[in-house]
Amino acid sequence: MSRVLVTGFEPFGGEPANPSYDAAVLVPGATAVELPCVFADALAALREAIERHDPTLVLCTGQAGGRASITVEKVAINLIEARIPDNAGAQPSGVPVVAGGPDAYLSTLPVKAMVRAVRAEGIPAAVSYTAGTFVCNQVAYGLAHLIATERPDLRGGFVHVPYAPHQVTAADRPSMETTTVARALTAMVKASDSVEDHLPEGTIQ
Ligand code: PCA
Repeated sequence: MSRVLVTGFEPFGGEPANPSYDAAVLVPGATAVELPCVFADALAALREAIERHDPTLVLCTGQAGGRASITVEKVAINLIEARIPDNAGAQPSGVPVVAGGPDAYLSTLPVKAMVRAVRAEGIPAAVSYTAGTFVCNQVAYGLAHLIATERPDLRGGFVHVPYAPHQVTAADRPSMETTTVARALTAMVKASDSVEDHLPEGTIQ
C-alpha cells in the first residue's frame, strides 16, 4: 500500500487563502501538510513531514496565480530569485537552494502520464518546465535533492495549481474550483504509482 503525503502552502503575497493546501486536504487517503511560505523554514518542514509520516509518495503543491491549468513540474533549478518577500519578510536573490548541488533536477515522476490522467478527468493540465524561482521551486528542488541523496525509494514531485475563483476579481483571470483541483491531485496520485511513464513517449501539447 502506498502512503501518500500531499503538501500545500500557506497563503502568501497578501492572498486570503492558498488553493494548494485547500485542495490537498480533500485528497482521499492522503495526509495533508501545510508548508510555510518561508525560505528559511519550508524545507525543514517538508523533511519533518516526511520523517513523521514516512510516505512512499510525496506530491508537493503550490499556487501559481495566472496559470490556467494544473501544471506538473518537470524541472527544479538550484536558484532562488524572490520576486516578492516571503512570509518572514526575506527576499533572497541569486543564491542556490543547496550550495554545491547540481544546477537542476528533472522530476522522477511520470509527468506525462500524470497530465494525461488529469485530462482524462476533463480538467486542463500541462507539463511545466519551470517551477519559478520562489519558495515552490525551492521545495521542488529540495525534495528532488532529498530523493537523490538520501531517499532513493521515495517517489515525489511538484505540481502547481491555479488561483481559486474567490481569489480572482477580474473576469479575464484564470481560476479553478478547489474541488476540481482536488480531483486532479487524486488522479495524479493514482498515476504516480506507475514506476515510469509507460505510455508512449512523444510530445504532449
Ligand atoms: N506558490 C509560490 C510559493 C508558495 C505557493 O503556493 C511559488 O510558486 O513559489
